Amino acid sequence: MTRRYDTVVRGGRIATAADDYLADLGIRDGRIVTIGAIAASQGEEVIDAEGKLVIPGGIDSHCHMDQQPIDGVETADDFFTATRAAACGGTTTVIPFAMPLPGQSLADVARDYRRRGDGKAAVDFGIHLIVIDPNPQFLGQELPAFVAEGITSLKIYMTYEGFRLVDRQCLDVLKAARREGALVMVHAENDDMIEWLTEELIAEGKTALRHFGDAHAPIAEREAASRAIALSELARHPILIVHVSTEAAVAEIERARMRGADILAETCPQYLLLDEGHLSTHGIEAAKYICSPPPRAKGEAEKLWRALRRGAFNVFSSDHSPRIFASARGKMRHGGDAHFHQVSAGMPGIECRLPLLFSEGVNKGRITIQQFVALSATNAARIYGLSPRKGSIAIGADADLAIWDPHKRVTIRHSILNDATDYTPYEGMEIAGWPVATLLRGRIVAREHRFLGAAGQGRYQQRARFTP
Ligand code: DUC
Ligand code: ZN
Ligand code: ZN
Repeated sequence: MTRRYDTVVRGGRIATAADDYLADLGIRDGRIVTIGAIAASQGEEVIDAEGKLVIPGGIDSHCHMDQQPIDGVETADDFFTATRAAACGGTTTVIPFAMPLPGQSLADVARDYRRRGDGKAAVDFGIHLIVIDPNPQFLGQELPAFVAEGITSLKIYMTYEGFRLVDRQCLDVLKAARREGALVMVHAENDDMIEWLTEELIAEGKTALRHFGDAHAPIAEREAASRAIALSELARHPILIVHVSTEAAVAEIERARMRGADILAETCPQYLLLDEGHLSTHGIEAAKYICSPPPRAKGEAEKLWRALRRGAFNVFSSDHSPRIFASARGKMRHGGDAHFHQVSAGMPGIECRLPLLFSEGVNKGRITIQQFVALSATNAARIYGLSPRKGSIAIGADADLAIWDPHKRVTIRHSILNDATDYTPYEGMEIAGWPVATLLRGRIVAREHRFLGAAGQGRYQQRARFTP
């Protein structure tokens, strides 16, 4: 007997950014072709989703993997290990960054980066470009070629010597991005403020790791966010402010929206679940929690949860920046007595991103399941040019699905995770809800923390131009 579907997902509760209903899904050639009541006999394979939630596979639109070492510190994950972990956490598409070092050609780096993904990615992937040298050749000739290849987003830094752009350069990037249809993502922290504070702290002998948070003061984020918004308004092109960590920056964003500016915003698990107390952890252990911007004062996270609930954020990404803790090529680059400004900033989070948001957001009643889906997949698909193929459960869409047991209790341990680092900032945390199966274009690629797919099965995604 010929069966109508390669796979049928039966009995699940389907949740999208708009809906929540009971239905079966029929999948053929990697796509969803039927949503309704489907007999089990119609599927070559039948997945029982009774009592489970069936939601779009997550899109992690801000994560780092296989970047070049900076000052001897490596990105612990390559495309394979990062995307294996992503799949086990319910994510089916990632958009990491091609990043040149000062003096390198971004065009060369980006071509090489795409080849690496083609060989190793275990989920589908796109690429962002990090622009550190917006010269006329790049903005005039190379950027249009990249946009034509489906690389339709750029990240710029307002901090970090060698990487940061001055305001005039930001404007040049915004103008070119507007012309070509690319989205500009902004790391908004005021570099001079951070440098000045760092020097002050060192002069006072305040070099312990907890002072990282003092150097990266909230006002440095607020000022840079406000300036980035002004530059965006002047250039008449939207920006997306990444890893927003403070209510003060949210207020700048919301004020700008009130006057009609098109400003998009992202936050990440570390700003909702960690705080400055983690940076005061005993000794070098605190290095695990150093990221930029840093976890903030106690109480700030609850304000960000409220902002998330009222719609202040468009996307929720991991900012997975994996460094090995116990390695001279990772957090220990300058040894166990390193000062706060010597520890490489970044933490892993690609696998726990969605379980953390689900457990602490949906299960605790802070956000709805529709908001969860919007923040974890649907909005990123639209903003980054992946819809309608990705980010939703709809006829014709890729069958990228995460089947969740909304009550499954998990104690987070690094030993159950699949990345290539040696720690998780969420060690020991008890949460409820985890994806028990992840499907990439109709094929099961992960089950119960175990990766079942293969390196290289992820496909490069040609993304559409950004349309405000
Ligand atoms: N910014 C990021 O977006 N990720 C890692 C470190 C940083 O500064
Ligand atoms: Zn950043
Ligand atoms: Zn990042």
